[in-house]
Amino acid sequence: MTTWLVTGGAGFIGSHLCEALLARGDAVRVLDDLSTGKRENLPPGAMLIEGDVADPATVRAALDGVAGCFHLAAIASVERGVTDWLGTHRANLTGAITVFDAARPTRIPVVYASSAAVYGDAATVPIVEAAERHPLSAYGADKLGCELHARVASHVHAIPTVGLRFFNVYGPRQDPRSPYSGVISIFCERIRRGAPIDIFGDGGQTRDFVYVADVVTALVAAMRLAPADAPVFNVCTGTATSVLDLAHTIAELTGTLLDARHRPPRAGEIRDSTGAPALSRRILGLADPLSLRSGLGKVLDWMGGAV
Ligand code: NAD
Ligand code: UD2
Repeated sequence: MTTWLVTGGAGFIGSHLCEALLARGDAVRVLDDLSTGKRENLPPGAMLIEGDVADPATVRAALDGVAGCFHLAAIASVERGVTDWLGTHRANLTGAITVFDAARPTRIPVVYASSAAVYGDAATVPIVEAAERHPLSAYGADKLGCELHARVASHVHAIPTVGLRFFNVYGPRQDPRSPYSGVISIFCERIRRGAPIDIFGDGGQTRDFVYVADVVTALVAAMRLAPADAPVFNVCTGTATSVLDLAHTIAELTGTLLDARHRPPRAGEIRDSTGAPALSRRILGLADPLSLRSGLGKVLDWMGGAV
């Protein structure tokens, strides 16, 4: 039986990936420190090693006998990188280097989560993979660092790596109660019960919201590549949605009146972030992504519908 290591497997995206791997009959080992992840996110059959992805001995033991590693463990928040620069750096970049280093003896493939945050404020949208990378946040800088070290892993140590630059991922199990959670989970949870939402800045900033199942499909497809040249791909839809439009769509879907308060823009906020999906669709063989309205419906269903 093929066994995979999923770091961050008790988190939002990781738990959906574990489910998909187990559903096709593979075995799954998870390395997670449960800092934002939850034991109850893990599907039955996933084996949890509770530990730190930046600890070399823990990671070496976790990698023993696996066919490949999906490296998703990170402090997945631009905001947290502002308040805890060094702490997020340790999880987000040292963690990735620890995984690459531990993969050296066996040269198992590593598919890892990068982010649209590596681009910073891109001059042209939709953003192609070859665009300049000028991250505006510690989070984005560390994700770019992951990509650079993945090149070292591939070119110097012959470890196959694929980086996936996720844009704004959403779906069931994204925790709406965390202040660091994605905007869709926060807005859905509040708007459905008529609570006010905060809009940072004028709400005209745009994002490319990609449904979690489409991200899982991309992760699994990337593991099949086993390339030698450390490629990176956008994982996105190509559709821009403003934060204000998002809020109105959720209000419409839930039949509630929108109560929005404007707040000052966030530090390091990117104005427009929409990815060009052509390369990943071609190389990873991805189908059309789920529409935002359908995905929002699934999130609202998971939350229990409008109240
Ligand atoms: P998440 O917080 O739900 O999952 C991250 C997991 O990593 C959690 O289970 C957490 O407990 C674990 N973790 C954190 N630090 C750790 C450490 N030091 N050792 C071991 N485990 C640790 O977030 P997510 O949204 O599922 O993100 C998964 C990955 O995708 C992250 O690398 C994130 O940066 C990346 N990403 C997410 C998005 C998004 O929109 N959600 C977009 C771009 C990239
Ligand atoms: C960044 C990355 C994304 C991912 C994520 C991890 C970019 C473009 N995207 O997402 O790829 O790595 O970090 O966390 O770098 N907002 C509000 N009100 C709220 C919450 C959010 O207005 O209550 C706005 C926020 O200011 C931003 C948008 O909604 O403009 C999306 O915010 P987010 O925190 O969901 O994600 P973002 O874009 O920082």
